Amino acid sequence: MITVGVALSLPWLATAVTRTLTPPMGWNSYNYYNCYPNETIIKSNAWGLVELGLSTVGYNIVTPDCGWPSKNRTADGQITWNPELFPSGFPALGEYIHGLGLKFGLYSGAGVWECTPDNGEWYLQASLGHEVEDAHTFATWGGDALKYDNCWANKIDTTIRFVDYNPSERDPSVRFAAMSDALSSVNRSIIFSICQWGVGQDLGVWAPKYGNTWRISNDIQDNWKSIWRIVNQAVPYVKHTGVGKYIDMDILTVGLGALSYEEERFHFGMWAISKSPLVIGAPANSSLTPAGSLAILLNKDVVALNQDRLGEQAQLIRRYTEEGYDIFAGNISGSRKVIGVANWSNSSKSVDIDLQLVGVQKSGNIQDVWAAKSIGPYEGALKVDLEGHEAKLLILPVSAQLTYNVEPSYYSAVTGILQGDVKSVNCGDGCLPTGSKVTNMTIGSSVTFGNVSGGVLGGTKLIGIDYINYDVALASAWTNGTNTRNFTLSVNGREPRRWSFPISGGDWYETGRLDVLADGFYVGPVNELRVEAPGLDPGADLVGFAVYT
Ligand SMILES: *[C@@H]1O[C@H](CO)[C@@H](O)[C@H](O)[C@H]1NC(C)=O
Ligand SMILES: *[C@@H]1O[C@H](CO)[C@@H](O)[C@H](O)[C@H]1NC(C)=O
Ligand SMILES: *[C@@H]1O[C@H](CO)[C@@H](O)[C@H](O)[C@H]1NC(C)=O
Ligand SMILES: *[C@@H]1O[C@H](CO)[C@@H](O)[C@H](O)[C@H]1NC(C)=O
Ligand SMILES: *[C@@H]1O[C@H](CO)[C@@H](O)[C@H](O)[C@H]1NC(C)=O
Ligand SMILES: *[C@@H]1O[C@H](CO)[C@@H](O)[C@H](O)[C@H]1NC(C)=O
Ligand SMILES: CC(=O)N[C@H]1CO[C@H](CO)[C@@H](O)[C@@H]1O
Repeated sequence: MITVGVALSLPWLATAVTRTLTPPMGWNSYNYYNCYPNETIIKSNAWGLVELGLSTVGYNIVTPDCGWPSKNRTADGQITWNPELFPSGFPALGEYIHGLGLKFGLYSGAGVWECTPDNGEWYLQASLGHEVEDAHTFATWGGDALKYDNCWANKIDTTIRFVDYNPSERDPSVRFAAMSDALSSVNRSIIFSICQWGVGQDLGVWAPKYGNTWRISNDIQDNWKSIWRIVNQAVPYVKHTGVGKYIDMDILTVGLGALSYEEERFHFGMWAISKSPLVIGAPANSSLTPAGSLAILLNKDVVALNQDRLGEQAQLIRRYTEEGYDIFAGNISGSRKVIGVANWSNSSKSVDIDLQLVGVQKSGNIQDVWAAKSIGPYEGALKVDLEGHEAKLLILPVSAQLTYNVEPSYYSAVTGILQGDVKSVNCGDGCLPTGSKVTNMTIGSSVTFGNVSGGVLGGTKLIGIDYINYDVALASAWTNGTNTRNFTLSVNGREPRRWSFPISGGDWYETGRLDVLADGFYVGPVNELRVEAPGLDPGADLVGFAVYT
């Protein structure tokens, strides 16, 4: 991890807060110890990072999460630790961590109290309204990083709530900017991690200006469906991330016991290529965390993908909803691309990937990263065998890049024939390219387009579907939130095929695009395309679609 101070003069920086050029890495107490860290726990895990070789791979920020402070500030108003849990105090803890060659991460929040359980009595200090003095305190304790949470965001009144997704108190960007400014003005480099859970407007626009990383989702849980929920929520941020500004997909669950090793590799690999911080949540202790999980965390080739200097978040290139797999791709240094082939389904399958889909005409020896072997050079199509819940990571040295210069034919959603409850509405700049969309695609609704072009060849076409799905799973994330909406597409009366659309962006009116392949086109402008609610939840809103002929 390379840390830079204030010198970077990139236009998107609003404050001079410290940046890491590549995603931060470390260990955090929350996923295993919840809000019950203490001195013994933090020291033994810091020691474990070194002992197990994890620090050598790059995991170097040690953070006691919620639960560390005293209920009350000191007489002169300073935030302070709970002396029963941390008898030696935080400055001494910082010295211990620094003595191991590691960095000391702190935790607070842009609210009145910390995110500690809402049991009516356990209210611990956070930093809203105390940003300047707390930033100073954290610096004098030797803090190197700050994770800044979002609980109890309203001022103390009758409406204050533990988790308030829409606090009336102050715009989150203002609350987080206040701490970013305060950290920029102290005489110490402190990496700022925004933890605002991905709610509200335009997170991807304001967060990179103030923080090094920003959480995009509700908490991860130790289960498989959390991986699907969070990966879907990560998709639209591609346009907002880059060197020094990364999405935070939350602390890893690798080693916590719920996922199989195959699923742990999937989870770790997707976090790595999405350029999320890699923060271990399992104990850095080989009696508590299985050797198989530690080996996953220690995989240097996967960590290298995360720490690649281009800082490019891999993007969703194609989704095959009915078959249950996705193709992700991103550029990495050295004229290479990383491809993630993610099998969401729990059965093994063999898929053919047309490398032209990821802009590759020709590649040198392809590396299968988890298998640590070369699978030879390829041109054209690549056959990939996947186990259930496997995400294969492939590195391609690109020897010939493909450029599309096909002008698509574009169809605005509101020009279709609407049937059922579906309605057309204007939605302005946020749903360009058309400024309008069709919404309320409940069961029995459909939109039909006639005279769609099939070009001179017909057959299979690439269709870029512009949609809106701001169905962020927050409260529902704990039960069955998926962060997707569906609809089906059928060509010339053929069997409809279902597509699941990830979250589209930072607010209701930010368009997303999903590229899909559809078969059954005739030659010329004679095709009928029909979009229908799949009969599950309401479908995504349709803005329009491009057909590449
Ligand atoms: C690792 O965990 C075991 C089992 O809980 C414990 O006995 C041991 O003290 C821990 N090691 C360290 C270094 O804390
Ligand atoms: C500590 O703060 C609580 C409110 O959080 C208050 O009720 C209590 O009186 C304070 N205790 C001291 C010693 O100031
Ligand atoms: C920290 O928690 C562990 C596990 O609950 C306990 O064994 C230890 O005594 C505690 N240490 C302190 C300083 O509270
Ligand atoms: C800033 O910190 C450095 C060492 O960390 C110290 O030498 C310097 O005097 C400090 N500057 C101010 C203005 O406090
Ligand atoms: C890689 O870089 C090229 C050229 O800048 C760009 O067109 C492409 O979208 C990038 N991403 C992927 C996944 O190829
Ligand atoms: C996936 O399949 C394996 C092997 O059949 C099974 O043990 C596991 O429970 C399945 N996982 C899920 C989430 O269904
Ligand atoms: C076809 C298939 O198995 N689809 C599954 C893909 O993965 C998601 C998330 O795990 C499931 O919800 C689908 O059923």
